[in-house]
Amino acid sequence: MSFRRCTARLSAILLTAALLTALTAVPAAAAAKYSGAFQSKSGGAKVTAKLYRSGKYRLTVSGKTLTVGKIRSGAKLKKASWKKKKSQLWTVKKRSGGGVSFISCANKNYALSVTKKGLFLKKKRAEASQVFKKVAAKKAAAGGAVTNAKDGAAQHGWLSVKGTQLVDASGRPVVLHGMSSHGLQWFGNFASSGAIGATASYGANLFRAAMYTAENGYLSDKTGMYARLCAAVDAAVSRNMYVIIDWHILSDTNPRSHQGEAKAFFKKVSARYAGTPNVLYEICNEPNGGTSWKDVKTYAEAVIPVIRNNSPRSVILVGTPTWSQDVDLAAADPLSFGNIMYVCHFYAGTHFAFLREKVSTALSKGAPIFVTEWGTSDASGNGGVFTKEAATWLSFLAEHKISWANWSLCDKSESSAALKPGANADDGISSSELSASGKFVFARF
Ligand code: IDC
Repeated sequence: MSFRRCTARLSAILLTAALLTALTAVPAAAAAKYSGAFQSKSGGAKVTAKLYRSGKYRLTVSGKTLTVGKIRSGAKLKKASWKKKKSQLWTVKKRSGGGVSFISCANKNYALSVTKKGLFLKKKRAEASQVFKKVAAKKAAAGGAVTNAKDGAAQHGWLSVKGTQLVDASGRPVVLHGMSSHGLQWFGNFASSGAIGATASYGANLFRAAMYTAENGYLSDKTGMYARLCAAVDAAVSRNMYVIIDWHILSDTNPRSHQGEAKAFFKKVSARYAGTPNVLYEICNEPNGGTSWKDVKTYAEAVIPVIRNNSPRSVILVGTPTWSQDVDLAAADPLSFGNIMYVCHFYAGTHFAFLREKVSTALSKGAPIFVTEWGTSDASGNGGVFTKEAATWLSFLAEHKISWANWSLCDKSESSAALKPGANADDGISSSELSASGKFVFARF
């Protein structure tokens, strides 16, 4: 065959292939209608489709992206983080008998197959496990859908502290309620705009982005964790929520041990969010071990001016010794800055009246308090849930108009987690996906 005929034949083949793809794949303009939750006719996990670009979809299960590994019929699909790879993209093929199939962009002869046994890649065929039907979006009325907060930053604007009370831009008392993330290094997928908007539909107007410093957090991956943190903050802002940027000191006990890193981090992040009234800064989650209030004070006096230099109006939350319980020590020797609140944390199965007394003492001395983290469990994050004790705490907080965030918005198998294992919060949170703790907390936003 001559070179010219060969090229002509080749372009004919390519043209036919292109036509075939055009026939099977859904045209780009109509493609967005395939975004949403799908289930195969063989049952199994729900798969959420999101348009990536021009007819190509990303599929997720529980917030993780379905990824093709080996191209072999029956190969198990991996659930990975989203990297915009071909192996993570799918086109949609309409089935003549109704429903659709998802065809892999890694190889168009293979389709997604979901049964009760799992998620697989299979040779393309019209079998029930490869035919998907759209499932109804999660119920809107009683909460569960994805919405913006109705009582958030657009309504209240810049916050400040008047006496011991958090107030809004008009000087009216404001109380923020919402969820804290779990560690963003582990459960960053529950800090998406969908997941945060799902808490808003139950009435939350606050989200706390917990960025661990240790335990494979920020100090091990500054670029990656900064990106995750900003994604979470942006998501909360897009949902009209207030959002706490939490420098999550924990196993690393004394915030002074990373004071330089903290200053650099807060300098960068407060420059980014300088004009954003939604953001509050929590400069040290839980000082513990031998950390004294004097240590925390020294640290706060170094870090607060860095934030104030970029964002003079932002409210700053300061953790207290003994895992943020010694608010009485802070009240006895307060910081001299304005718009500061001291942090108290409690776990309903561990901390009782003695800690409420510390809060009362602090308030009586004029120290403003913010509960940036509490759990229905015991202090390990597990055990319980202790709903009776938690209810006593929440009445106390309501009486004093104290704002709070609950630990934690994730599906980890521990009692403090608000979601049942395997829940996918991206497209809303139905009441059947809430754990015992989640049911208790979401009813009280
Ligand atoms: C817990 C998590 C748990 C994790 C552990 C260590 O629930 O899954 O293994 O941290 O990283 C805190 C901390 C908070 C803890 C929580 C429960 O701020 O990070 O989360 N807790 O132990 N203070 C008191 C309790």
